[in-house]
Parts: sequence; C-alpha cells; structure tokens
Amino acid sequence: MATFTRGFGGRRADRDDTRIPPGQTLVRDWPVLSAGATPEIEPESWTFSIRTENGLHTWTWDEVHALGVEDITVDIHCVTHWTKLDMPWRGVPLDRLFEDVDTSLDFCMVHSTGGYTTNVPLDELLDGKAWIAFEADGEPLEPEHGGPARLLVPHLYFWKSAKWVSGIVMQADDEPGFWENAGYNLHGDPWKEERYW
Ligand SMILES: Nc1nc2c(c(=O)[nH]1)N[C@H]1C(S)=C(S)[C@@H](COP(=O)(O)O)O[C@H]1N2
Ligand SMILES: [Mo]
Repeated sequence: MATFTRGFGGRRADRDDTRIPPGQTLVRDWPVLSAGATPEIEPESWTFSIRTENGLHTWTWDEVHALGVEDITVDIHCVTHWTKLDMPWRGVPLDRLFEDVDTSLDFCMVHSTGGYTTNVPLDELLDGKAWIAFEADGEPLEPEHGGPARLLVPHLYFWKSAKWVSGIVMQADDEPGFWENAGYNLHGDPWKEERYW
C-alpha cells in the first residue's frame, strides 16, 4: 500500500498516485498528532470568535450550525509525510462566517483552546477552501482529532487544520503561528513541498 513506482516509465503502482503530493505516503488509518494534551470541550460551551479591527463576532455551536452544514470529501496531507484520500467530513464553510464580518485585514491567526496557533491568509480560507468541521468518517470528531470542532484546510499541510479551534484574529501581516515559529513553512502547500523554511 505504501510503495509506489515512479520515474521508470512503468505502470503506476497505485491508481491514486497522481493525487499523492511529492514525498507523501498513503495511509489508511488516521494518525494523531498533538503538541499538547487533549482538552475536554462540550459543544454547549464551545464558541467561535472572529476578531477584526472593528470588533469581535462570536457564534455559539448552534449558531455556527445554522449557517449551513456541508458534507465534503477531501484528501489530507500531513507534513510528517502521510496522506489520506477521500475522507468524508461535515462542517460549515468559513465563507458563511465571514459573510457577517467586516474587515480589510488580509491575514488570519487561527487560535485553539490550549494555546495552539497557526497563520493562514484570509483568501485561502474563503471560496470553499476551508471549514469548521464537526464530523469525520460519519462520526462526531473524536476529542483527540480536535472534537468537538476543528478547522479543516485540506489544500494546505494538515498542521494548518487547527484542532479544538476557538477563533480567528485578523491581522495586517502574515505572522508565524506555533509550528511556523518552530521552523515550519509560513504557507504550507503540499504540492510545492512547502514543509520548512
Ligand atoms: N490545537 C492543535 N491543533 C493541531 C495540532 C496541535 O498540536 N494542536 N497539530 C497539528 C498537526 S501538526 C497536525 S498534522 C494535525 C493532526 O491532526 P490529527 O491528530 O487529527 O491527525 O493537527 C494539527 N492541528
Ligand atoms: Mo503535522
């Protein structure tokens, strides 16, 4: 399952080869990668906030769901070289939240309960590219995978998909978050292998 043949003009060892970014290996399981302890968060007490130069907008669990839940199937790519294809997820696109937000700032610092942060340019969270996700593989997100709610930004390496997501602070500049400060790439496009900097 994890062996591919590349560059010898032969058959593809895996029919999904073209969907696996350079340097990545296909996995069937779902590894857990957390920098700290798993927090216990009840949906009833979970909120999501966006802070801009104009103030703070906060949504409850029910309010976020009321914006419109979508089912999507996406591939995810971790910088530690695993890729998982065709994962079913359920969540609300960030587009729905930003419809209610007035900002001229271009960069987001995504915050999680527990202190994890990661930076993403706003335009990479809009146009159907990112979700606040509540379910994966048809089940509510396990706490170790970020439950009850995490960010899902499948077109970037998975460290951008903040678990236990609590909000976004809009910023004028693209400043590094937790892993970016520790040497991970500011942007993190798996197809360009933007792993470190
Ligand atoms: N809050 C928080 N979010 C996080 C992390 C973390 O340590 N804390 N790790 C990141 C990294 S490096 C990866 S690869 C993915 C792992 O998600 P998973 O454990 O569900 O596979 O979550 C990302 N989001
Ligand atoms: Mo990661």
